[in-house]
Amino acid sequence: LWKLMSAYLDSNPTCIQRQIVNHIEYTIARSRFNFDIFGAYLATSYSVRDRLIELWNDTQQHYHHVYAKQVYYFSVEFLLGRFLQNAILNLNLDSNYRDALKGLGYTMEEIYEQEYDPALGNGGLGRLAACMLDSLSSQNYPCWGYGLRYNYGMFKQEIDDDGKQIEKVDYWLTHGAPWQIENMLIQIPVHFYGHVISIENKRKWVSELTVIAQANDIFIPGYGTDNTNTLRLWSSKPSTEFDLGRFNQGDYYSALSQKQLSENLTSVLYPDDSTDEGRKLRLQQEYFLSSASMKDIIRRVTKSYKMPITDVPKLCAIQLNDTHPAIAIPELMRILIDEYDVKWDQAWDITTQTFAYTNHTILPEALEKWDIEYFQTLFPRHMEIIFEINWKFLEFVKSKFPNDNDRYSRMSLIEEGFVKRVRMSHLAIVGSHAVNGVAGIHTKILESTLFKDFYELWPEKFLNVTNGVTPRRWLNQANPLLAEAITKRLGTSDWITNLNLLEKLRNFADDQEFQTQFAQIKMENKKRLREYIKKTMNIKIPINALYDIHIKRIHLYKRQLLNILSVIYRYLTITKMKKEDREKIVKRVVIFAGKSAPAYKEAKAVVHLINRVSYVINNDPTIGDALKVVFVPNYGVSLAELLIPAADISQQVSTAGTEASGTGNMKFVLNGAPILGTLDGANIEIAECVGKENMFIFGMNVEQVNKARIENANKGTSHVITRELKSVIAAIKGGLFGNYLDFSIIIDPLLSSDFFCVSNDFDDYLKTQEKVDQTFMNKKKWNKMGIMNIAGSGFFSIDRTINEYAKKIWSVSPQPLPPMN
Ligand code: 26R
Repeated sequence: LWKLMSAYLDSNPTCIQRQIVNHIEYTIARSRFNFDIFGAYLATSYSVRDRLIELWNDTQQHYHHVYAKQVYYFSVEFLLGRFLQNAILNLNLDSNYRDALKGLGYTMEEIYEQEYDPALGNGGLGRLAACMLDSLSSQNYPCWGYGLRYNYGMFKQEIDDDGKQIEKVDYWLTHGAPWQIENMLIQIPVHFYGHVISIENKRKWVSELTVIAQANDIFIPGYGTDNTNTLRLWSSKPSTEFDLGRFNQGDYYSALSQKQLSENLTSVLYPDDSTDEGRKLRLQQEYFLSSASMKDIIRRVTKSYKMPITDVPKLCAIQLNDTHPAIAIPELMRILIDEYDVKWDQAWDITTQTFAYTNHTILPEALEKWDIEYFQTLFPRHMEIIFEINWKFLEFVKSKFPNDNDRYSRMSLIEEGFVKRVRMSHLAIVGSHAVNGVAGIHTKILESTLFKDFYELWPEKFLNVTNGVTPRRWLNQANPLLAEAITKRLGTSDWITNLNLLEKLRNFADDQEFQTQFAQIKMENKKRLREYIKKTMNIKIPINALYDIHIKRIHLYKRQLLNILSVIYRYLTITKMKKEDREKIVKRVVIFAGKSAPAYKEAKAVVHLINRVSYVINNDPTIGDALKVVFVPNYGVSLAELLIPAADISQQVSTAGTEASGTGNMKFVLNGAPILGTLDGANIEIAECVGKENMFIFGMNVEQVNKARIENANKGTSHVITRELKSVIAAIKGGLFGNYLDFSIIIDPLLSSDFFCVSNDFDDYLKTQEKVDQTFMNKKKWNKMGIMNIAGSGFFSIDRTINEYAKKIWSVSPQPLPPMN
């Protein structure tokens, strides 16, 4: 009856209005006769949240009732993007809310625009976590996301007058956070420092600092289902008890300042760079997340489900999103052994059956290693447990590979050397029953190089699960015109939850009418983007140009440098052309967006160079509309939703063997923008699905890169630089874009070791760019390519990804709420 009643309320615009107005008055305490648009947005959000709370309660009760095995996704980043539109679309409330808000004098779009996009992640890894939650809910899998509720998200990026990146703090909570519910019943103590004592043959950790983990819950709706799961984000609070030992009795102020430190624990998200600054706090954050989540899970198993702790692997599958939460492994061991008296061997079985680990990068600077001394100080008992794990593990390796000392030191959880360090990836592999890479080529590289020794020991532990993206946000929400056109062509909107249905679009790839429609939609999306660029940056870009988009974190391996160097080459070529020839070429708008880590000098120089090139080209009257370069500041999820549907081409040009998978590449394909890219990461699988003829592939493959790197290093300054690249470097050196010293840090290496092989791939890149222009002139061919991209994108649905994890790693099945009776 209750459900029938809420269904009635949902479908009635005056009821929705009433709920909104009630929230205006009783939740945000404004007058119902006098509220602004931000108030309307907040109240709308609260009214949607009310529905989520109902669904969430039903869902949790159901899971409990059937003793469902649950997935626990541990991640230091969840890059959710804006929430309201996604919730309304998932709950199928769009038209009702549209009507209700219209009655109050607002459009849906302007309400959506009010929401601040929280940036609680760096990039790919964080956004993948968010796509996974959407899929887990949409497919009715019982799950929890566990993460951290940072006060400061990723910095806000501004570009100064000189073209350099400036970082501004992002105190996102001041913009209101209607989606989080601070659950005061869930406060979990997490301990730090101290020492270990022995009592009655048992080890016991006596800690010196306790910090409270406060649960902040966000309810994750699924598309077209009532199942609603939880993302639980921990924030730190000082505990009210004064810890013994660390402070002199009566030393009130020093004790207080220690308390204040604990409040800062979840203050800030760390950028993905390798600088040491502030990294110590990061290890504390990682433990804070791992320990609080582990204790919360054990409470659920033993207190809520009332099951023995030995049932943890039957009821829980914990996925580690990279090694960041890998300290959860010794934490579970500690709880089992020290607090529940489980024997080592059984505790180890429970632990390894519970955990699985996903690797997301092979870049050596991103592999976590922690100094033993620091580790020991913070977590003395965990250090003991890690030594014990390591000792037993190495004994096992010795039995399998006798007399192989090199192997033992390569595989040890402890890196020997001047400072000894804990290798978090080794801990994660040894403590898990499954280890996966995120694209075919990436997993192969893990097996054949980075984790070769482990693969030889346990080949059955390794598997590939290629990433995916959610079609809900990345097509249905971001590109409503295209979504509608697809639904019309297929005669169903089922593709939203069954993306393989897009295959049928192949039948319409040559259809004149569908091609025209596809082109028109692209045009509309380009207009939307053009307006944004005009409004926010005051740059005028032509509409009848090829929109070439390169958006992702700025990193040397992602080679935004290769792109901007080719833009300079294009510019130099155009300036040399006769006026009448200039008018014949394909107009290009080259768009970049992305953040550089604050301390990553080379990446910052790349941002600087792009902006200087953009100033020079955009202000050169002889160029006119033939070429425009735009660096859109402050890239994030919301900007991606605007940019991706407007792309004619996407750039995925990392040096082969460096990009684990990429997920931006998939979003462009889904929106009908072919890839200009290398045979790297998931590009390779995309080529298999959409066909090489529907992409622009260039450059060396991994084997060639490996050879070229050695040659580059050996030849040093004498390795081959083409005439074209020489002319570009000469222009930069000549000061065309300002002081060369600003860019020498990224340009000089091109003439010596050139680790990312920009010089090696430059020639093929230029030729392929030429091919892009040629193809763009043939409208029929171009539109067909776009449609073939959409049609081939089904495999890259996150739903396929999740089903693979569920089957091959988690052994969980969907638990849909029973239909209403
Ligand atoms: C430890 C710290 C220095 C750190 C390094 C790197 C923290 C975070 C990162 C981010 C990495 C792990 C990341 O985002 N990797 C990306 O994961 C995506 C999802 O699997 C891939 O698509 C993408 O190729 C990969 O770079």
